[in-house]
Amino acid sequence: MIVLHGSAGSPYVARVRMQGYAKGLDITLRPAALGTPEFEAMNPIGKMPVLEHNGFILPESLIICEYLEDLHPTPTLLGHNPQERALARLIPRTVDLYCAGLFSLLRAASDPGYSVNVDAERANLNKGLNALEHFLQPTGYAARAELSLADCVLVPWLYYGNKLADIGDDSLSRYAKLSRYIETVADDPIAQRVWTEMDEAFRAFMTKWKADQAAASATA
Ligand SMILES: N[C@@H](CCC(=O)N[C@@H](CS)C(=O)NCC(=O)O)C(=O)O
Repeated sequence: MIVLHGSAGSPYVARVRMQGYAKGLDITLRPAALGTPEFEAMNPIGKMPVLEHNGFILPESLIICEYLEDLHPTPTLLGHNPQERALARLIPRTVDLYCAGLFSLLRAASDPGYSVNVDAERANLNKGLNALEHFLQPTGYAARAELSLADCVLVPWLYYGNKLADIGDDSLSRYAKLSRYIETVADDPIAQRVWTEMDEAFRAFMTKWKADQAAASATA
């Protein structure tokens, strides 16, 4: 049995679920009890997702994805030759290392209590997006003609990336390959499923967060 501890709204959780859908794996999602001793015992870093597979515990989403590829190599989401496999790994690494500032920018726009250097985050994100644009394939999916692990990472990131437009930031539309890619994946049923799940979870999270904020300011 494969259990994934995490929330559907997390892009790091969603990439593993998307991989599971693409490979036809049965993955049970279980809420992550972040901050509890039980969760820290599974992952001392304290972040979701954590995978549990027949007693084996594994944190870090990209390592989890690689583990699932090793367990279930067919159909491959890495690729059929070294170049495809390298690109399927390069795009996730670019997203994680250079495009994660997106989350700080979105949070800064909605949470007045969150302090971040917006200009620095924006500059870093632009650098990451330039790299992403460079590595993206001009046709087909992100790293090859078919869906790959690169899409499993990029599609959940785009759920939040598409929200940049809501805060008056047209960054994504300035990239031709990324814009073409967004149109392509919008028609993909697996991407649609992941975005729908993320949207439900995100809306529920925001409703609760706003209620908590209102309650806190009423008692202040
Ligand atoms: N490098 C980690 C990042 C995971 C991550 O940042 N997860 C967030 C949720 S989106 C989290 O658990 N945050 C809780 C916290 O930082 O306390 C991975 O790829 O799994």
